Amino acid sequence: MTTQAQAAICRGNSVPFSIENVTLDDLRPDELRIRIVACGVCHTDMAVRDEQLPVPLPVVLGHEGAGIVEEVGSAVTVAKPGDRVVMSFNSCGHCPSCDVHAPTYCYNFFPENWSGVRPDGTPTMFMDGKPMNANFFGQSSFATHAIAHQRNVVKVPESATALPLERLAPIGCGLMTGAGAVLRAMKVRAGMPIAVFGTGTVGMAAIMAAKIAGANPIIAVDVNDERLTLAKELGATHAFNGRDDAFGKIRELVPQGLGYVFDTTGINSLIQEAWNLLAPMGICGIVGASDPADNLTFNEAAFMGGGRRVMGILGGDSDLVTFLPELIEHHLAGRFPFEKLIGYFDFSEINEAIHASESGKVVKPVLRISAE
Ligand code: CXF
Ligand code: ZN
Repeated sequence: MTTQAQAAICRGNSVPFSIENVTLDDLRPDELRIRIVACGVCHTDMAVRDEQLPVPLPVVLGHEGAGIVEEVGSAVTVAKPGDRVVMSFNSCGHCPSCDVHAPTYCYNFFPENWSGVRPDGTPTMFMDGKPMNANFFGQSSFATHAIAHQRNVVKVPESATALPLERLAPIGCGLMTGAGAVLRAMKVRAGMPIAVFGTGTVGMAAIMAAKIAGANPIIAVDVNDERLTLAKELGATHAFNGRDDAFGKIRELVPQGLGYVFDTTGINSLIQEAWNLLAPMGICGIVGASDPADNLTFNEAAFMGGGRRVMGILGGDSDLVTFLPELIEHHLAGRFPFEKLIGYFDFSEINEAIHASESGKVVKPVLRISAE
């Protein structure tokens, strides 16, 4: 049976998002229909709106959804009706990356997440009887209801029953990206120095994770002093303004060099300069969105001679089934206090929430879509 819902339609950057009536398709055996309680807003949603990513418009965005399962297809094993779930990106489950539990590098990432339809080309959503692009990151959660796939749904553990879903919604994107980069990809070692460039959601999550890993010092770099103050609350031992000789200050603080450079800015010149701060065996982890035309240049002798590494990292190398519950446990124990990043908005204030993110006023806006 199809389902009536309301969804925020994105028609590009010259038109505000508008909430309109849509219809969701019947479920396939491996899909779930979820009543959305809350959904985080991420810069990737805006990148699609601005046509910087190859997602067809108009489209229903939103990829940090959390909600309650209403119905499941016959083959679904991950959750049942009534369960509380969080959602993240989708993956195919049968490519060389999925085979080794590295789904962020799924060979079928585009058709699974960005094509606007299911990988088999069928729409999950209709408007006025015509297909509407949706299935964004296997969900499209800027809506009252979403169809998700069982590979991108994670049941909230019983230990987190007391945590509201509106708190957990953003865990499946920027938070896992920053934390996973530190804990899973770079495997930051206790006692080693790290510098994190950019203190948005990803950078802040990396700082909290660096504290969990026991890194020292943990240096935050940004041009926004308010963000730097928050970074210190979350675990940074030092915070330097990028407009105020941050590189010189890092050199002075850590003359032997950094064990880890973590870049969330995607700024080419910054990454190259930061790379020069690496100690032998240092790792430069890169997650920032960059200009597609940019190339990086490094000194080859220093690269090889010091065993230095440059690591592109997507989604924090996250394996959702294991890593999201792990992050929730860190949160419950007070080690991953990401609630300090969140600002809440009603669903009807979606355009205000986006503005708050873009102006830098709120690190992580979360839309409240229905009561839990
Ligand atoms: C994604 C990219 C793919 C893995 C999860 C995170 N970024 C979304 O904004
Ligand atoms: Zn995102």
